[in-house]
Amino acid sequence: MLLLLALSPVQAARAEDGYALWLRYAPLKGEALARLRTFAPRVEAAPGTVEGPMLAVAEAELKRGLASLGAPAQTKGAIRLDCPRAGGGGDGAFRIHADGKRRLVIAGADHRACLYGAFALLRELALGRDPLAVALDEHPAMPLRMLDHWDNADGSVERGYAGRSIFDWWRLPDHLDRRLIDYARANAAIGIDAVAVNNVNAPAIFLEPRFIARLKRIADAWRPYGIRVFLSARFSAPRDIGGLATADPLDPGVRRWWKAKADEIYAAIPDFGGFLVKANSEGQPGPQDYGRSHADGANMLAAALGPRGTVIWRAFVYSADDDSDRAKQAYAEFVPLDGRFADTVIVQVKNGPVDFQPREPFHPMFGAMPKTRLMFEGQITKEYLGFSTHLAFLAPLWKEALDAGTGRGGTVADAVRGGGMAGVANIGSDRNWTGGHFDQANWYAFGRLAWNPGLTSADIAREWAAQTFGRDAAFLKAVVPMMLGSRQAVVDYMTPLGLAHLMGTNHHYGPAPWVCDLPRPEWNPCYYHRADAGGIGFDRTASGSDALAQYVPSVAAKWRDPKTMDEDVLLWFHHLPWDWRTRSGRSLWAELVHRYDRGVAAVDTMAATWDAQRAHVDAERFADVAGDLRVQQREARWWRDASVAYWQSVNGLPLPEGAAPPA
Ligand code: GCW
Repeated sequence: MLLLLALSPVQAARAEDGYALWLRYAPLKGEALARLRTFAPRVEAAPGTVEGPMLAVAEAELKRGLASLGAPAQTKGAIRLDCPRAGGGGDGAFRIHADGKRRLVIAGADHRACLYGAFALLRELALGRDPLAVALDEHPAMPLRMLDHWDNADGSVERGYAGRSIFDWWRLPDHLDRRLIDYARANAAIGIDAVAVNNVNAPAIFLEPRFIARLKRIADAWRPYGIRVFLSARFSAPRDIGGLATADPLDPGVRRWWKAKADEIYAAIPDFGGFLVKANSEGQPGPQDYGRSHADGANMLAAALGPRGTVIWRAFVYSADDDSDRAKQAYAEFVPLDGRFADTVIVQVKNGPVDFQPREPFHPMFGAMPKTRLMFEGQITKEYLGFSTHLAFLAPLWKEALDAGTGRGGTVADAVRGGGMAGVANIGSDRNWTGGHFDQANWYAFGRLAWNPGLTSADIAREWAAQTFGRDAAFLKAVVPMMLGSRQAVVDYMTPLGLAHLMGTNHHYGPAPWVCDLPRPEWNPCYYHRADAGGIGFDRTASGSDALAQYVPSVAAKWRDPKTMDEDVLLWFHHLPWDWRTRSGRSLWAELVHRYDRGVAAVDTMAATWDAQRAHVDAERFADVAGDLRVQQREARWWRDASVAYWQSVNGLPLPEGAAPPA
């Protein structure tokens, strides 16, 4: 008896451990339930429909979701799937409309359309919408909506904060974990259609036959969910595992090796997506090792894949022998190559010019390579934003970049419409997939934005919170604004006013602005803040590194004058004296401290907001989030107090009047 009592809390935790993600389909109540009961649909294929595994998934998901939402067993109405062509070769555009009083139709060119339409309809229903009033006409904004896993062969995950990798390479291909199916379901529900399964810091082992067999098992399992697999490929593989003396991309033997490797992969996986490559960055091999360009390297791989697949070539080049401003490297290396990449090459550009900081201006490469397909790379895993412990909803971060006008006739989102968006996954084998429950929202938001970058952060937060936690209006009214302000809170207590990269070197968790003695200049936080007795900030104007000149004049003009510019990126572009007058009327020093305090206060408010939601959330997830928020409250103070104390040691200034005393 005692033993049973002791076990029961653990068992209870299983019910609400967050495993179901946004596919909970919690039973509807009240009017929404009554409407679903009146509609009482069965799921049917339009007459003459060709069967296929993807359509079967659409049907099964609809049935499962409807039952879970509370649809009755006896049927009066119908949801008709009208997607004539089998397979998922189309882009997945779908329409949903009522056809008469009792029938709802999901229509599109092929089974992929019905797959996405089914999940879209379930989302609408889960939000409590009247089924017969659902009218959608959607198509994806870009072809590749991708997750990049930085998962290693040994099961560890680079920058992963949610447990071990979900890929169990030891048991594959014989055993396929059920989790990989739920993963595919969750992705299909938000339109993700491509996954790179291994870290961009890639060993060549993933290209060996034994790994290709394992990858095939995964590809077969994910195909009905519309997901194509990609591999991160090590550029030196012909030498590492091919027995060749060189990996020079212009060497005929090397080219033959890659072609044969591609053929071998396609024989196993006919719809293999292609290669993702990190070359000549942070010590990874690449074409420059042989005096060749990024275009030479990428085009060689593109020739090996042919029209069957895509080469995604990363622009994150961080070289050990370039001592200019690190923010300038990618643009400097890639923009001169515009027009030299093959059509099946996509260059993948991080949202900002340095490295996934809590805030950066958008990357100047967006819009600057009109003859090259570009992809947007965001980091879903929160390497620089408090790992999976601090709550930070990242849709506003990505939207800031996506919505930015490049000054070259469109936004950043427009610049990647021919390529896509890739998010560095935050997924691991934790019961709730992502470590923090609210980190699920970042996975969700990334997929939704890749499908439609025009969605607002507020819409995405509302959808996610309603599906994941509950539809109660009072809950959403409190939690959605909490999510929307959370990333700015992190910016404020970590890197206010455009500061960046002040985290501890290597691990990137916690403050270390004082570190200045590491051998490479840009390994040191002091390289980024440049604080001294006279002032603080990185001069990227013409008097400094002139990184500003990588933006078109109309954009650069917005950031040139520290008096009129958006102060959120002030110290990214300017080095200013501590007594500089900011727009608030406060001195730069007082404004900086004000923002640290504001960040700490915002986290306190978040914790109080969450505390008031006890009645709306299951006890387990409520307690998990509350616990993480306590950590965040403590660590926001750590960030503020350590940073302010360090700045004081440099500028000798007292705490501004009204500043909160250290915790
Ligand atoms: O953000 C940095 C990370 C590295 C990562 C690199 C990259 C995969 O600190 O861990 O390596 O970026 O994007 O290649």
